[in-house]
Amino acid sequence: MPDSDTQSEPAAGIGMPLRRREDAALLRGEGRYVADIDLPGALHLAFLRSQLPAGRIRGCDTATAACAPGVAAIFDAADLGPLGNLTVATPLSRQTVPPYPVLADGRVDAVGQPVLAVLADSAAHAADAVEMIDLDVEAAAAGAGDPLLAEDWSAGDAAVAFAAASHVAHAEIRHARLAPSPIECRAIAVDVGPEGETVTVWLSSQTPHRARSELAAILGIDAGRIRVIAPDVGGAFGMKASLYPEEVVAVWAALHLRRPVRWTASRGEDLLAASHGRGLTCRGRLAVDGEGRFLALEAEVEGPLGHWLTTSAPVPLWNAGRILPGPYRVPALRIAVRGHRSHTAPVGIYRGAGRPEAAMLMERLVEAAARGLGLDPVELRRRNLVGPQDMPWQGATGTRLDSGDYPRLLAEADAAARAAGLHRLRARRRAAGDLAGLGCALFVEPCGQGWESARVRWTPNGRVEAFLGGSSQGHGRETAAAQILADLFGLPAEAVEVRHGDTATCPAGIGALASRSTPIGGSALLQAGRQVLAELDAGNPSAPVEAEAVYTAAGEAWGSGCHWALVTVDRDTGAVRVEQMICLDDAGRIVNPILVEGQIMGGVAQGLGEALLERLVYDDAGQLLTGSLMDYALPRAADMPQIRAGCLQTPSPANPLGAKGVGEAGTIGAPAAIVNAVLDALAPLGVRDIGLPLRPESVWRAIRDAALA
Ligand code: SMO
Repeated sequence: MPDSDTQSEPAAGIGMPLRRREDAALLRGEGRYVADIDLPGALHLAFLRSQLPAGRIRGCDTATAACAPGVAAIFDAADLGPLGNLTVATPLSRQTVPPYPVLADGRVDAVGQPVLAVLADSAAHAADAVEMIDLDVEAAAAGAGDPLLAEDWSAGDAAVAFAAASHVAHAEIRHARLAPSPIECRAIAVDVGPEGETVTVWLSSQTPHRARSELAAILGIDAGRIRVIAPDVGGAFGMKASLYPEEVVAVWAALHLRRPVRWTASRGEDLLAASHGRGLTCRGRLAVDGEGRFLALEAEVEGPLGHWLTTSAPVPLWNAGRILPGPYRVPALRIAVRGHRSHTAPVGIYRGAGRPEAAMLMERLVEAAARGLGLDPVELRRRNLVGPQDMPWQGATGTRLDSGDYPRLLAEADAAARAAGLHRLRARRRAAGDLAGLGCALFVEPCGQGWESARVRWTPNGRVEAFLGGSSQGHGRETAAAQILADLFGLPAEAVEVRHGDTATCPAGIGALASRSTPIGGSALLQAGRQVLAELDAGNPSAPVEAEAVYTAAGEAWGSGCHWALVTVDRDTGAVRVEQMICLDDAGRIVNPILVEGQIMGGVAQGLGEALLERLVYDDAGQLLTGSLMDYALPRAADMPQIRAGCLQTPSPANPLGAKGVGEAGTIGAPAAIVNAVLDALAPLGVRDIGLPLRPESVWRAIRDAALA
């Protein structure tokens, strides 16, 4: 695998393969998650949830439950009184935001929606009491979902281009709904100050500062009364970037009762009522001329959003639309995105958040066009790439690709795939009569916009403390932050202490999402560190020196990647086996190659699940059929292929670190590469399309239908 580096020799610290300092404690079971927070005398919350996707609440009888053992209180929407709405991000030009239902008020709009909150002295007592409540709901027709979000982009004359095209490729991709599935489910623990004036909220969150300001706004109280702490977080993947109704109820109840309150979601509650990912339908047409040059792209992206919008709900639609056409030059395009309300759990960001959908559509279209033209798909890609000399590249959807060398990325990934013998292996498998295929996906990965902050404190004993505005969801922030400062101060990494995830002690931040922690948060840290260093250079201080910096990114840093997958398909069962993957990623300047490799591997695991296994299913009556991990298939270790991960490093000019995000790379490249590989394997049988995920049954049916056709 080539590991090329356009940088000069990296300084000590940045670029070194340090082992994660977080791991020893986590592996020994010494992690401290929300459920580990000791809160003597805490009341446990449980929720009575709607069993219908739509209906009018006629009444409810809580008399038996109220007298059940250990029950302290039962609350409904009327008890909570009027509450504020959640803030929803507004990247799209047309947005309608429905009310934020903390507890259902008069009507229910989805199965799993919280209707009543029960507080008891133990989780078991609370759950038992929920079972004793008689809720009377008159079922209503769920109806077609109102349009909520829309955006259109256009450039050039697509109609003329399609009329002039030598070939037009088509693709329609229905992404399954996915459950982000962090190991740790949602969890909250709330302690109340002596006079009931203040609350300390331990929250499994990737956005603790935002949770604090949202809690204040929704509850109508001063943010100064709230401290949010994100302790160890056992994964989040976008699912913990928004504040949930259950969490608002927990804080409200603690303030109201002046008692500590806690709630830990079960896996079933997360599958039912935490935000889902993907679920979009993407249709596209790509017009190509006789020389294989892309002329025009038309795309429609639409999807259900659930019965309320999470903070980042518009982001997947926005990304899926605006990132098209990825790393390619396409002179004319017409793109429309539409999102509608649905009687389901909310659909929000999940690792990749629209990036995987954009890559899947574009890379399927490219492969289909190559097949239609009889061209090698790598060659077709090569002819249409934005080149390094074109950077920064202004896209027609408002994107600005800041840097990257896509032709080199494609060429080196192709060389790596050949060096690993993937083409030879495919030929050998095919000669033996097996169905084998090879697929490629080339993609771009914008990492967050906006700002992050950090505070750095140097002490004369030679130690440095860093306070990050961003938090960690278990992805190695402490190690990366220590390296950035060790590099700057010329200290061993052990001399740097890193703190994060506490709104009382850490400066403000947006959070650990959108592949932004290193490029933006790392740059804020670098700036704060440089300020401290400048003061140290100016004098000979005998007292601690401290500086705080807010860094606002000049623009988005765009990572990119090229992933290859070699698959075999069992023709009798339809089972797909991913044998090998090659992942070459340009993450800009790399702080720690072990963290980068870990991000790619974890992302590929989730991408493989997306391509082959995972789907949340609602039946026609609005009931979730996949309510447990017995029905929702997560990938297991044995499903994983051999992965070779390598890196290009074209530094980003968008931030002082030169870093780009890589946290989502695996989920962006792997699904498209795997699907392209399976379609390559089945092309000789005449199979052109298979619905996602590529479960054995779907693949088997596609093979049979092609044989019958
Ligand atoms: S899907 Mo990510 O946590 O922005």
